[in-house]
Amino acid sequence: MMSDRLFNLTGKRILITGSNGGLGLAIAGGLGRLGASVILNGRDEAKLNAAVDGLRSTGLDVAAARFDVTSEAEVASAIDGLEAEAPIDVLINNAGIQRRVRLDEITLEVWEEVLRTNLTSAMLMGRQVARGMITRQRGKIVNICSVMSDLGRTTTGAYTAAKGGLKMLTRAMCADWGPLGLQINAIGPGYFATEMTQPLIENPEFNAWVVNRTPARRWGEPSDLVGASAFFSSAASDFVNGQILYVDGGMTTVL
Ligand code: GCO
Repeated sequence: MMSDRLFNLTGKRILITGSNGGLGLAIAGGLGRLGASVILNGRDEAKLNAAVDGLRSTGLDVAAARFDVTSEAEVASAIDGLEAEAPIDVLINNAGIQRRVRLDEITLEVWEEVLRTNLTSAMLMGRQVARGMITRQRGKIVNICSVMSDLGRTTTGAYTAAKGGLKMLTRAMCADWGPLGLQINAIGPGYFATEMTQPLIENPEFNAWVVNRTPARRWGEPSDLVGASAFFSSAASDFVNGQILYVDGGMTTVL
């Protein structure tokens, strides 16, 4: 069947950064169930091993790669080590943090921490992994953006700037690496129930605002991201490049 080949992830080796919990772990589990070999990443060894054990106990092919995506040296040695074992077919840049503070009160330290984790890490990871993909003239990179790649919200200035930058980094990567056989695309999640948004969910006013602001009238479930991740990781997206797909229940399309 045509669809079998298009969306087939069997044997694909997919590295997902920041995947020892939240959206990253859900994406990894979903792609693993579609046949991929997934590599989880995080900085916290115990949390990472627990995430790997959890997915392995369901029969998935999972490996762990403990390293800091904001460290140029750690990224270089981790990717060299992984590539020495076997090629990485897909990189999903999912690692990200949120710090909620108004821009007139933000410290340079907090600003740089958010930009480094949410944007610079994608450049460091993309640059390192792309080198192998360029040699093989094939490979896919998926950057996890946000509705804040296009929309602002008070107290999230650093995050918004980083996610806006990540959307355009996706296009810059497409310009440089598209002609070399790579596809680089992005996903823009809306409001999802995760550790990062827990304080917002627990705020009844904010919770109601999200539900009423979203045409789907609900928060996203992490599993809602598996479809888009599978599309951008598979042959189905071989002629799609530099695009961002909002998985937001319609939030970015209506007033
Ligand atoms: C916030 C949230 C958002 C979400 C997500 C929306 O403070 O408004 O943390 O940033 O996490 O990015 O797409």
